[in-house]
Amino acid sequence: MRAFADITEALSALAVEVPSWAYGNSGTRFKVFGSPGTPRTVEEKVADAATVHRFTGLAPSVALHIPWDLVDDFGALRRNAEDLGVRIGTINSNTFQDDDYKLGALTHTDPKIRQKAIDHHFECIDVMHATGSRDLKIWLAEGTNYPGQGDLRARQDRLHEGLSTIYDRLADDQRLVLEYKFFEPAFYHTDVPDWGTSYVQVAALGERAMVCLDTGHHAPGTNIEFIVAQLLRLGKLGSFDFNSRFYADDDLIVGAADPYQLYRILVEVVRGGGYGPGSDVALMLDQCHNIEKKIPGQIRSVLNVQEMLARALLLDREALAAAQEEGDVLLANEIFMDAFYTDVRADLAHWREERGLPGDPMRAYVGSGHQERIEDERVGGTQAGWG
Ligand code: LRH
Ligand code: MN
Ligand code: MN
Repeated sequence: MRAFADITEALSALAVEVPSWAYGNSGTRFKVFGSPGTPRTVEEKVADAATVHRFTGLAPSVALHIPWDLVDDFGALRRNAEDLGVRIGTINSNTFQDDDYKLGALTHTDPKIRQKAIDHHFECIDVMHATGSRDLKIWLAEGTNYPGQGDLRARQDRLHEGLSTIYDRLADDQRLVLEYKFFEPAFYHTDVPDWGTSYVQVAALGERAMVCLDTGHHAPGTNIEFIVAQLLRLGKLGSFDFNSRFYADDDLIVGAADPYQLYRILVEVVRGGGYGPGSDVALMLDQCHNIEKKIPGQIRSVLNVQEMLARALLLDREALAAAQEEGDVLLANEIFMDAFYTDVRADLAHWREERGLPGDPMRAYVGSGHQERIEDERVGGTQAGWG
């Protein structure tokens, strides 16, 4: 195994983008629990993201969701974020909460509805210009509930047409990332259900169109690290939405349900050049904190990514390659597991302290009184949008 001293440099490249909606109240379709201290404005969500960055040094940007995060002056929001030490990151479109989109948005049979969905994406691109964002992330809730309800193939054609129109509107330094999900809210078929469909659609657009992999969007048992390897090999992995799940799209804290899976994914990210200088894979979180406090929930999340990344970087790749070449199955597996079983927490605490950060960001946050302060100050926080 490599020594921790060998990876300290590489660790510095970690930047995890946090989602604005993680700071809002959220829940299931059964109940949304309100929690004290929840942001009342977009500015307060950005401030919470900046707090996570201040305590961890790991979260320099925050993703917005439109229209959840609509403000009058995005230039001012950008300046406000920068004053707090963070950037506005990915802009997420939303075509899943409007009655007009009940039977589809970009895939709808009615050209007027399709145009409305395209116009929404144009509005998101305007936001990107004002905020300096690079990525437009598109997740579509489109699909059908009953066999025969829609023409599966014609819907793909309409999807291509809509995505092309949106893609053509982007500036040369902007990207489109298309997120897939195997089911929900549609239950019979989904128009972008898997990485293959997302790949086919973005490959038809051009170089700046990429796939977004949300770790909660696969059938149970799917080998996600294989998808990571394949997309990196094809040069089409644009971004991650990290979270963890036990059952469906649970949006729990990344690394909470299955830290070993997160390790395996990050091993492939590092292996495939998806991490560090020269890589433009965006590592985002897409999570909700339904019952736990939100800022510490996000702090825990970015720390989990850092811990598993450290273990992935510790993997002795040369020794592993040699064992693989030799066909030594058990040795190869042992080398792979050795790095996973390494407890890096004390080394990481030291690493943080050397960089002027709290060694234990969770305890530092709890001890800072910040949570009590925002709970006193903020009354009547907003819902994350799912409501
Ligand atoms: C859909 C999704 C997508 C949305 C977000 C709120 O399940 O993962 O990324 O934008 O949740
Ligand atoms: Mn997602
Ligand atoms: Mn999701």
